[in-house]
Amino acid sequence: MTSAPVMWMRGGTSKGAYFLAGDLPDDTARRDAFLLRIMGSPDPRQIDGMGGADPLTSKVAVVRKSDRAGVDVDYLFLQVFVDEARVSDQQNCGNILAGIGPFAIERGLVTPTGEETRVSIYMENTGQMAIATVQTPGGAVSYSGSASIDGVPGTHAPVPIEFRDTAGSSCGALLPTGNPVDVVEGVPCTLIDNGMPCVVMKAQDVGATGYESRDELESDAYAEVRQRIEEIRIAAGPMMNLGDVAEKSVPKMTLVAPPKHGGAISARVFIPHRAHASIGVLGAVTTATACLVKGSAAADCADIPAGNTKTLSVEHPSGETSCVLEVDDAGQVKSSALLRTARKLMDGIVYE
Ligand code: NQM
Repeated sequence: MTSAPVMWMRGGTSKGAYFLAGDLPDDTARRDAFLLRIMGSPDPRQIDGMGGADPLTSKVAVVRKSDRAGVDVDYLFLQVFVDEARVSDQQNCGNILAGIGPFAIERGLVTPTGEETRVSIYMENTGQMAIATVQTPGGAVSYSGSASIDGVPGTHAPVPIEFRDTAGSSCGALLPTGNPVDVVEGVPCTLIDNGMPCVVMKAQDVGATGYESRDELESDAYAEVRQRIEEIRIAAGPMMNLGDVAEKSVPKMTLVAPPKHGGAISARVFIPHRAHASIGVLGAVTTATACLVKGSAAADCADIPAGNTKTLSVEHPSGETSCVLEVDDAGQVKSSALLRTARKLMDGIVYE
């Protein structure tokens, strides 16, 4: 293969290549070699490819019509590493997910149903479902509108996304060790997975504040903090049923502190080595869920609203991400939802 049809899209606060599964090689090694070439990896600048020299802009979605009952499309997420020759299917991505509904309609996999079209999406990485609502006035996808999300300039058409049963997506259980807190490398951590495996710890316990900018977290002044966090990550991997995580992009390392801007919690996330410019979608859902776990590393610095439908605003370096969590009377999270936007950037052929 020397080329393939592709749509480049922004999904939420990420950006990447969207392919129909049939347009990529079936053989995984061949597929990954192609994806590395088109992104320009491995190279910290990705100068010989389309990637944006950032894990948040070096992402791929592979989409196919689903054979599953009641499901429109299957979505496989692939993280193309920037400075390593590696492609990983070991995590999901709720931001790239925001472009899946529009892409599926654009490519004719889903027929618009009116002003809005609900697209049911099976997330192959974790075997779970999401429902995205896409604006389709006049039978075509509309990307323009008045919705805004922090981390993306301007306003766009809203793409609300709902998740159900995301607990234990990759770790087998919401709390894979069964404990609200485990001491890992001397630091009290909540090992949790409500759609994204995360290690949640108090920022102050690893020498941070939880209010830093992305640049600060990536500066030389934070080299020791990053080293400490990586040691915790490597130790936490097997405890979370993730095995050896040395070469994986999970778990995400989440530093929390009390909210400063009226939200529920302040979070700074390493994904896992670069600091996130904002926060991942399922990372935010998992962090918000950690706030509701009694005795967790997040619970005593969180400000939790009352009621069974709780909107938890997770403050991050670019603003905030609001997660709407439905909890039952026992306080267990049953479903979550949040707002994203997406944008079609180009549709054409990409060459290896
Ligand atoms: O947590 C980045 C992103 C993500 C993942 C990452 C995401 C999610 O912002 O669902 O969206 O954590 O690697 O795209």
